[in-house]
Amino acid sequence: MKAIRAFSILLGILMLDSALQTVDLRGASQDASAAPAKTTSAESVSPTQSLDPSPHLDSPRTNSLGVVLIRIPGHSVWIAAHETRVQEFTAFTLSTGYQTEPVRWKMRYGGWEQRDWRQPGFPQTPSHPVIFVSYIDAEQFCQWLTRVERTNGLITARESYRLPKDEEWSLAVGSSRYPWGARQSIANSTPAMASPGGHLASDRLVDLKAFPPPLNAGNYAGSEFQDPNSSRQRTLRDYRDPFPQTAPVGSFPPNALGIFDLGGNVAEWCLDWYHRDLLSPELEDKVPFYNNDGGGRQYRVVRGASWIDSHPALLRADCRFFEFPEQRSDHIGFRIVLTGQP
Ligand SMILES: [Ca+2]
Repeated sequence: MKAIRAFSILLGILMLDSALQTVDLRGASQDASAAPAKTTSAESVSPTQSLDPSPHLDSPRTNSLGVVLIRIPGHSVWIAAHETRVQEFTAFTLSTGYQTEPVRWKMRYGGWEQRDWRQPGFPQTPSHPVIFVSYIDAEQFCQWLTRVERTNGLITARESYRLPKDEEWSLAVGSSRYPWGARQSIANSTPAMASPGGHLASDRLVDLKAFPPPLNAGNYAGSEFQDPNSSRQRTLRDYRDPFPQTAPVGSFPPNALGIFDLGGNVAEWCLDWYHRDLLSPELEDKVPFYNNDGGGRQYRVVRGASWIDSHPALLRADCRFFEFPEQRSDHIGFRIVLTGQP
């Protein structure tokens, strides 16, 4: 299956840690059969952080869906301060009747169940990031929002919404090796060491001084991690956050630009086809599986580790994931950008 193939590539990336080679971290597959829509129950956890961006930057703008947009310095690109929420995707589907295809999802204790963005297998509130959305679903969302806001005179005909380019995502996350922002100190961090159930941080692709991540670094697979669907069990040693699955957007401190959850929570679709030229020479040399780009027109770029990720190398800010554009998964969502001249 396509998904299994793509995830096999990801597992190849994890050859940094030989123990990981036997672990199916992201086993999932799709089929095209229909599944009934169902609203999920609400989770009791509330966001702990305001979505207000840093006050010292350019004034943000807020769009018709209440999405705060932050200007990327030096560019006419405004990037969403947070990942697209269930509530925004709900507005899209109610307005258009758009339906995503359900996913046939492998269960932890055997068997398969249907999953989709409204029935992801764990609680999601309207403030959680939408998941089980493909690149194509995200693209459709952007096109709809562009049409609606142009019709209502909220943006000009020269402005449009789309997914962020890989380069734009890089500018948003900044130049540090890991995405946890400038508001966190890593002075007291200690090196991660090998331990049962914990990831090794033994490769020089990993900055040992940065692990474990500081408190509130983001929604990663810490000791709280619970995977109700699959068999992913690896956790990040000496790290714990309040969220065993996805978190409401903005639950962790923003980075220096005022952008939330670039690292952790959900991984995010980007506009670009994945090709090997996106790699830093360091990663290209050390992780040969990154070179398998399917000819450069097979996979779309996915940036940012997610709630299921714990390997330190995957938490790097410059790590690119890649997926088939039709893939839907429990750890991939998206954020939007607004581009063009007013
Ligand atoms: Ca977590």
